Amino acid sequence: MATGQLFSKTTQALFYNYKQLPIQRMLDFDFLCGRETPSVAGIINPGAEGFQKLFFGQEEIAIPVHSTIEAACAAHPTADVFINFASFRSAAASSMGALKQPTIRVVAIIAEGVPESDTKQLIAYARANNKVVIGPATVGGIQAGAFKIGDTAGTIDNIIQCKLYRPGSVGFVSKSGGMSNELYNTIARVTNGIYEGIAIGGDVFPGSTLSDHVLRFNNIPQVKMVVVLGELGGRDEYSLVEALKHGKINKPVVAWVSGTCARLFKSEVQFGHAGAKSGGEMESAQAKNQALREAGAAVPTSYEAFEDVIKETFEKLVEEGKITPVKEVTPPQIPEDLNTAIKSGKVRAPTHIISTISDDRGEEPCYAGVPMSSIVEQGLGVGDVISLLWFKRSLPHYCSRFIEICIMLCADHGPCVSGAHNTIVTARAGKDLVSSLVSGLLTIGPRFGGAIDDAARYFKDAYDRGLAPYEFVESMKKKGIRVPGIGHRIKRGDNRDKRVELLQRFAREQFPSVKYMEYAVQVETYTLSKANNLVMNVDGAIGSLFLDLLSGSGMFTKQEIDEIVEIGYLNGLFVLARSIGLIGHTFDQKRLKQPLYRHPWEDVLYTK
Ligand code: Q5B
Repeated sequence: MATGQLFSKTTQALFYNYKQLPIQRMLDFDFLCGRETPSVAGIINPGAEGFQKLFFGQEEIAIPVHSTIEAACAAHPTADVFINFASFRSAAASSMGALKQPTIRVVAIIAEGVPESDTKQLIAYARANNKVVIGPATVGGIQAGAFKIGDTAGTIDNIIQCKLYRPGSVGFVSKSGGMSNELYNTIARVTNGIYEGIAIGGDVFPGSTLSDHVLRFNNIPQVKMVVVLGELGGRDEYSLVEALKHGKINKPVVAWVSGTCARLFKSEVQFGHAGAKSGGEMESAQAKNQALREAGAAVPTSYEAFEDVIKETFEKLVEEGKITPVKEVTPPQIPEDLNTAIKSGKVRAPTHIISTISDDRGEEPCYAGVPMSSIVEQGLGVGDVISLLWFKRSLPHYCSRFIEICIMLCADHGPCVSGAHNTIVTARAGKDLVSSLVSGLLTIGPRFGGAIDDAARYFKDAYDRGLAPYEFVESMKKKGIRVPGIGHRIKRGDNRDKRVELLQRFAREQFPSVKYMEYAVQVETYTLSKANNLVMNVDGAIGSLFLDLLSGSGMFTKQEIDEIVEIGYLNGLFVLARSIGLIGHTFDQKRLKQPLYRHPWEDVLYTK
């Protein structure tokens, strides 16, 4: 393993697999330490490319995303740490991929459960190529005030409390990531803090060992003492014992091997880590503590006394003048995320959208407060859903049934009408469903299908003002406005629109009042007396009948009816209904593999 410093204040990493939180925690740590460059140079997200927006202090930055390790290393040749957040299934392959890159020097593998045979290959490759592996099954490591791997040291509050934003004099290495948080705290309480802390991970075969890191700390001048937290199981601690015995470590080492309680169990016990199981006597915490003690490490009699021994060792170094006081700095405040601040009630922020018809935040979506399951359980239909989402209330059954009949009757009217024609031409031009649908929908307007709202407006105004039908029609003529809802290209007085008849029959049987419809019929009688094509069309029938629905159902105030007519809800019925037909025409053309449409010359009058 390489000796000396692993990281510095300019170290940059490549982060494998996009994990927003640990990356943001690294960047927050950078800001706390006053780093000038973010410690994450790039993200590798297999199959994806682009940028991810994250915060560096108050500023938003865009971190490049690469689809391969090779591309990331080529783009960021100075990033020499590879932080691998791959799952245990792919961690070994991606770690080997990273180790093979000439620019990568340190690989941290977070995943638990990496097959031991794979880890052994990684270790062998790293040793042969003078590279460092931290993990698997690790939280990572930290160089105080300089660089942090992923989630190491937990929250920003903990990092501040443990003074990890500036370097101290203690080199710390442990197996456990969780316990390293505990020890960062202890060490901050009784010494001037951590210089570097590494969690090697709890696997039986860690990529780098306790002694690897202690020997490295021994070569770092800023590290004045070393704290080691081992655990029962395995023999890793004995290589540290050997190093101590052979005088390879000349800095004070305070050590504790946890798991002394294993003897209280009658049979072999396995603690949280794969490697932490009580095996033979040599692997017991007691034996390892004794061996470390005999080799010269300061070993307390219990974990509770660990803090005191660390304190004594540190104070002795201070007395001997080997540690000079650390210059205290006040770290900058990390801006709190808006969501966190809102949750804690510290700030309030104006919303940008207001919505009153649906809510998907709970267990199930609600339409106007009615949960989806209740809609299904009650056997409600699309008319009821329209009632809830458009009118924000449950309407009586005859109303929702009327809405459904409108939808069914207007769903299609053959391939020759404006909308279907446009959709067919678009589909035949090779366009997709949405384009074909939309090109048809765009024809809906005052002449084609979109006269329902105007029909309702004019009929309501004329009826409410008490205009006789002939007065209404003649006044419209004077203004040069065609009566909306009257007239059809193919329907005539002697060939009435069946849809109009069906709607009127339903309303006469079901509606409490059909006064607006009867008024529209009188208008039609008058217009038919002028010309045979001036029949009531489907728009006129729906427009007048919806006025009856609104006013006769007792579910709407006068003000609400005026608003519905004024805003213009009713063309929505035609738009919704005809979408069904237009989608059908799109599929039809595609199914029939129809070629590009070209209008025949013969059908065009070319004139000057
Ligand atoms: N004249 C619909 O016109 C149409 C008059 C009128 C007074 C009128 C026309 C119109 C109002 C808008 C309306 C919805 C353009 C129609 C629909 C859905 C559809 C479609 C489908 C489906 C038809 C001949 C003479 C002229 C005009 C006069 C015509 N309409 N006068 N009030 N409303 N209606 N749209 O046949 O003296 O000769 O100059 O604008 O309600 O879109 O199936 O096809 O489901 O897809 O082209 O049903 O009525 O008649 O323009 O040649 O006019 O009648 O002023 O008089 P036409 P034009 P004059 S339903």
